[in-house]
Formats: sequence, C-alpha cells, structure tokens
Amino acid sequence: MTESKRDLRSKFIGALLGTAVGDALGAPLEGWSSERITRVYGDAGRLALVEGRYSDDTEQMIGVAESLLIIKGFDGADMARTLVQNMNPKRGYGPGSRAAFERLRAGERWDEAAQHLFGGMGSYGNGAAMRIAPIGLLYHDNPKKLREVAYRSSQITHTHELGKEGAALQAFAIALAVRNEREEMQPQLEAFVQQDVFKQKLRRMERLLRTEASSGEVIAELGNGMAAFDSVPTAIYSFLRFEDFEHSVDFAIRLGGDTDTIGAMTGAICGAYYGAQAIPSDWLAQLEDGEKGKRYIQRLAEELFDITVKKEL
Ligand code: R7I
Ligand code: MG
Repeated sequence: MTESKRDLRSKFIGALLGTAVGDALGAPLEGWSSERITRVYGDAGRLALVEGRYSDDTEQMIGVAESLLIIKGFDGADMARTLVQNMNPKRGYGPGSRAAFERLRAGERWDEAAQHLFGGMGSYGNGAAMRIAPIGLLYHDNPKKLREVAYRSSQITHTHELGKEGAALQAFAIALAVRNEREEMQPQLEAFVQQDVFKQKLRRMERLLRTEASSGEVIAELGNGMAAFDSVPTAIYSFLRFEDFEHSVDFAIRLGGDTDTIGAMTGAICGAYYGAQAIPSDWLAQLEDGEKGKRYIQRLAEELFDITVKKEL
C-alpha cells in the first residue's frame, strides 16, 4: 500500500473510532452545563474516558456503515431495517428517533415513518448528523452524491429540512477533513450549505475563530443543544479551533449540553483529518470492545476504505 493510501485508510478508521471515542467521553456528561463540568472535573488537563460505553450515536453510525457495506451504496429500506435491528433502547435514543423506529418496526415505509413527528414537520434534531460519518467517508470525493445520500439517509428518522441539512453539512465537513482541506473548510462549507440558519452560524464561526472566544460565547453564538443547527456548527468550530484531536474533543465536550453527540461529531471530523493514530491511546484503550466494540468499528472502517478505493460503487 502506498503511503497516501495508508494515510487515507487511517483517516477512515479515525473518523469511525473518533465518533465512538467522542460519544463515549461525552455520554456520562449529557445534559450537564459547562459550569458543572468545570466544577466537578476542574479545567486543567483533559477529561478521562472512564466508562467507555458508547451511546445511540455510535450504535446508529455502525448501522449506517453496515448497510452501506452490504449494499455497496445506499438503500433506504435496508438502512432503516439495519438501524431498527441494531437498536438497543438502553443506549439512550432521542424521543423522535425512538418514535420513528417504532413506526418502522410496525411496517411503515422507510421514507414515510418519520414524517409525522413534531406536528408533521419532522425532526430537526442532530440524530441524522451524528451517525453520518460513513457517508462522509464513502462519498468524500463526490459532494453531489454525498448531499443526496446524506438527505436520504436522514429521511429515515429526520425529515425536517434543517435535520437533513445538518447531516449533509456534517458529512461534507468530514469529506473536507479526509481531503485535507482544512484551511478552506469554513468558506467551502458556507458555499455548500443551503439553509440560512446554518449559513449564519458558519459566518459567526469565522468571527469566533479570529478571536480566542470563551466557552460562554461559543455556546451563545453556536449552541450546544440537540437541534442540528445548535450542534453541527459547534462541532466544526471545535475541530477548526485547535491543532489536535484531544484538544478539540475535550473542548467540545466541556461546552456541556448534548455532550455525547457534539463529542461524537467533533471526534468524527478530527479523526477524518488527523487519522486514527491521533486518538489518545488512553481514550481508545477504555473504549468498549464487545461484539460491536472498537475492533468491529475498525473493521467496518477498513471495509469502507476497501470499497471506496476499489471504486466498486
Ligand atoms: O435527533 P435525535 O435522534 O437525537 C438527539 C439527541 C442526541 O444527543 C442523541 O444521542 C440522543 O440523546 O438525543 O432525537 P429527536 O427527538 O429527533 O430530536 C432531539 C430533540 O430536538 C427533540 O426531542 C426535540 O426537543 C427537538 N426537536 C424539535 N422540537 C420542535 N420541533 C427536534 N425537531 C423538532 C421540531 O420540529
Ligand atoms: Mg447519544
């Protein structure tokens, strides 16, 4: 394997393991305020990964990867079936996603089950964006296809335009990270994204990156909540602000709020940029390794890399 292929392979592994590490690190702190995290853990050094158990974010990311691999591309019915089969309610699913999976299990069509949620608007939660890493990897060289598959994969649980757009934005950030396009990431994302709320946040991000913004400012300007528009820009910002995996992910989680998902999304972008070897070994060591634990996740990433470079699509 050439060096550039080896790097690319490491980026694929980094994006998937980065999702799981960020998720597991943030999961015990979900819903905490930034102040409470500082009060309990102090503000020196980085957070430790104690439990190593990942949540619904990673469980769904695994399902997305499994389905892409079986199909060698996207099939909505298969991906919906895979997500439903994998679902372990103890991993902390969002209420909208849980309702969508129940309707799917009852036999509704994959592209209709989630339409009824939230008064018929569909969910704009970050649940479609948090699981998107495999799609960002597989289509990293094809933004048009990336957008299309990001939207369609979101449709399974998140039919609101803003839920879909958040997923496409996160997928494209991962793709740019894979392509080493860090310097141009912010303007490229601003040009790519189609909804105003995301464009505005990307503009604010540009300003925040020029100053040493405090956590309070970042939370007020970008958000730290469960809505896609309050969390995807925050993850991208956390990546762009620092020069390594650990500072970005630690910063993202210390913002509080939807810590597991903002951690997972920041971890995905960082892993896609820096590669798997940049994930701190003590974090990786603690990550769960059962039937679908870290070795399984690594294997999924390797297989995604294989089908991507072989252009079997
Ligand atoms: O997006 P989702 O699957 O998961 C979000 C979070 C992540 O942290 C997961 O790890 C899990 O812990 O939960 O869950 P959804 O229920 O679809 O969306 C998340 C929340 O966003 C909802 O529970 C609502 O509070 C809010 N929300 C909306 N509120 C009003 N109108 C999402 N869509 C709407 C809407 O259209
Ligand atoms: Mg979660």
